[in-house]
Amino acid sequence: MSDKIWNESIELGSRDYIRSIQLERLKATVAHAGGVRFYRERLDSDVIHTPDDLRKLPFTTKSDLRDNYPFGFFAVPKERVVRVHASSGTTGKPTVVGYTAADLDSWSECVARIITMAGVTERDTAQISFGYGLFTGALGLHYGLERVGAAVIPISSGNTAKQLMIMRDFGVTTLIATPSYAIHLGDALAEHGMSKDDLTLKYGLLGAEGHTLSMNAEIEGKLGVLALENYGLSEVGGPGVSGECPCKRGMHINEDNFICEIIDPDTLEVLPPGAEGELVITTINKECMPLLRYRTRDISRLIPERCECGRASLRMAKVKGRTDDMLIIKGVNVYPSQVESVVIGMEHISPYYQLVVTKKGRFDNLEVHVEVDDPALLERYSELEALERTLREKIHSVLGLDIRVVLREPKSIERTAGKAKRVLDLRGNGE
Ligand code: DLL
Repeated sequence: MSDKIWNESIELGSRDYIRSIQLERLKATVAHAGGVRFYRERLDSDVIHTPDDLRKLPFTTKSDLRDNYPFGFFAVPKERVVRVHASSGTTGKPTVVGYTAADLDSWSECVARIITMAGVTERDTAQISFGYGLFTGALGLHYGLERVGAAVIPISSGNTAKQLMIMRDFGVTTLIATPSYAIHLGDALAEHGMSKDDLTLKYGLLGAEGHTLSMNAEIEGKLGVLALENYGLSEVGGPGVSGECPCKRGMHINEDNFICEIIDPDTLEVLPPGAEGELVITTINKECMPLLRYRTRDISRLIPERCECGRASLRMAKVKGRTDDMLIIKGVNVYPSQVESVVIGMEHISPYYQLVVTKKGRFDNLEVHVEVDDPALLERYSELEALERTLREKIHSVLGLDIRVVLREPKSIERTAGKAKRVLDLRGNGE
């Protein structure tokens, strides 16, 4: 059993206890959601009598939020709103989320649980390398860490040289970043005349995008940390929906704040525990913006078995990908995470990759671009060919598809301090 628990009555509470809290809060949420026109038009406020009545509620989608931009989903008067964030969406209008003072309090509690679960305490110093701003990642982790009592360094994203200098000079023990930026920081150590032994890092709390087990091992090796993952999305508040404990067997869901379901994204049918599908989240502890059955578009699975750490909470498996990121190549569903599981950790290959999609006639064509770790290799044709063949075979064994692999020179794939762009979609341009 883990000795680091932030809220014992909830985190160690029995299933019956958690279910009773969920039912009570769900009833209150549905009544409260009546303050939002979208729900008023679709809801009978006396619909919830048993937990299964959740299925009678309407779904909410990102386009519903966009249609009610900016504040149409707020259920409280403007004077009670103390914070506004917005999604990192790159196209169209952002989706907006608001918080009352009580929402900020429950948000920081959820994040504090995840941080504590990882092992971080008031003795730690945390560097937040997420971008501060409308993005929920930085301020979400910031408030949770302060609540735990850790010293927070709000460095924000970018400027790798400065990140590494501060990490070393300030005795940072905890890195808060996306997995792709964490790996970049690890690779940049040598360039800045440092090694992981110059640092005092112990924990990497990674989120805002997925990463595979092989990427996790790379990050742990390069930075000398215990790297644990956490999950969330701005629409339901930001980070703090779920996080991994050191057992690394799925992310514990803060179930007194969120009810998670898995549905078939095509039929919208609720799937049984353990089945893979689209994660749907209902917030049950939000004042400003309660969301009923929000379709996240993230593909995951719920894990009902009890975790070895002692927590009774339901867990969610690593996100396999987003329904929007799923490519259909020759009739086969392809997620970037499947390619990542092959590419990362391979000898002579750096942990940077991109799926490049083009159009060939009527069909979508996929290429996997990866970087070699040594530019000299690009001159050694027979080795290069052998490497390309091995990668191609490995990808074939995972996807069942013969995909062209392009080996590129070091540092030719774009690095980002935020979320990595794993799919380069050139289909609009034709060929
Ligand atoms: O990324 C919230 C967050 C910030 C979570 C920091 C954790 C840490 P958005 O910018 O709205 O919010 O993006 C949400 O990011 O629907 C997932 O597709 C993806 N995502 C977030 N965490 C993970 C994760 C924040 N651990 C979208 N694994 C979500 C996979 C993740 N995908």
